Amino acid sequence: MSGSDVRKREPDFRSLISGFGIGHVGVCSFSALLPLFENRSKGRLPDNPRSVIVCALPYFSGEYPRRNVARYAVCDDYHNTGGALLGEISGRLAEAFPGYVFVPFIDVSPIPEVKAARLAGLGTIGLHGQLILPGWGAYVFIGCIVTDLLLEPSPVVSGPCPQCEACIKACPTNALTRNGLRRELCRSYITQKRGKLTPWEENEVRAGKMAWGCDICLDACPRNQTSAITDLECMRRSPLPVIGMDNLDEAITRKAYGFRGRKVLERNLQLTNNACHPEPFVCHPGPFSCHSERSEESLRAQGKLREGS
Ligand code: B12
Ligand code: SF4
Ligand code: SF4
Repeated sequence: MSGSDVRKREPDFRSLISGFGIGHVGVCSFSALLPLFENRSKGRLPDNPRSVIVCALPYFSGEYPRRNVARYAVCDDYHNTGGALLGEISGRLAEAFPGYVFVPFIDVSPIPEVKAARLAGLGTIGLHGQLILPGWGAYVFIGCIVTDLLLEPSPVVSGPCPQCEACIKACPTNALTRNGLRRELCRSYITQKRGKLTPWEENEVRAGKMAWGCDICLDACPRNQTSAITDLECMRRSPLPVIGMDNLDEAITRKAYGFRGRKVLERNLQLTNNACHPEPFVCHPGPFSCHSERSEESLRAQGKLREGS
């Protein structure tokens, strides 16, 4: 099939993917993503990769009265749910475009996914380092399908990040700077670390009151105040906003932090003494603090307040 044939058939692949409930899809060229991340998943790439189909999967499932895991970890493990969805789509694409190879990746990937989403026209990159998908904010996962089929790259969109720096100001550890993330200072990174933490790191976990991850820079972002609840059923199913020693076994088998193992989660729970983020309706310092859209009243009116836990 020639390049122009593929361009003519482009609507086919978009409608095939939207048939799986994924409405946010773009394409970028594989070569624009070099250099890749060096990890074992690189071995799964097709022999002659030419295009990358990038999908954004919204995960915001609502506000909870209490929560001690990051928003992205409330739903079932996206490596499994998102991975299964992308796997099915890849299978259907292979049937629709015989002779071509389609390989899905999500997170555990040689692809710098935020950059891929930006280059595939899905949105822009905020100063918090995350993709901002217009209308959905940054509470979206990114998954990619790498193919040897030549597809037309999507036009790049200009950005909804006004560089207000609310994310940088809200970051409690100064991990976030205008020049990027200093990951060793990031609470999200610290809660993932194995083994004994330094006294400073232990204090950060205690202060964050999160057994896993951190959302503070994302929650401070004005682009996330009006995020819609995910349209993907697999991201709304079986939410678990609070974990503790009593439900840890179940949580580890189903949730994204399971790969880190029980010891890391137990350590974090001990440090936080089973506390939860004290304020369910997050208010952070900065120019956009106390967003009215996140007040209890407003969340109820929008149907975004979830019961339970
Ligand atoms: C390692 C990792 C982490 C590490 C380190 C992150 C880091 N930035 O260094 C830690 C554990 C800290 C982390 C935390 C989080 N992560 Co993370 N993480 C990853 C992972 C596996 C690799 C990222 C990486 O190593 N980047 C390397 C650094 C150098 O890249 P960078 O700083 O982002 O800069 C790149 C781009 O921004 C780009 N870029 C910057 N500006 C511009 C401008 C233009 C025009 C272009 C073209 C490109 C460009 O160029 C840089 C080089 O590629 C990716 C999955 C993947 N395969 O990409 C997920 C991923 C980035 N993480 C994700 C998430 C959800 C999170 C958290 C929100 C989770 C949480 N709530 O705790 C936090 C957010 C913290 C933060 N503010 O960044 C999502 C982001 C989704 C989104 N909307 O963008 C990803 C894509 C996973 C996924 N599949 O959905 N993460
Ligand atoms: S995730 Fe938390 S610690 Fe990390 S950069 Fe954002 S606000 Fe700072
Ligand atoms: S808080 Fe402001 S600067 Fe940071 S990503 Fe959001 S819009 Fe951009």
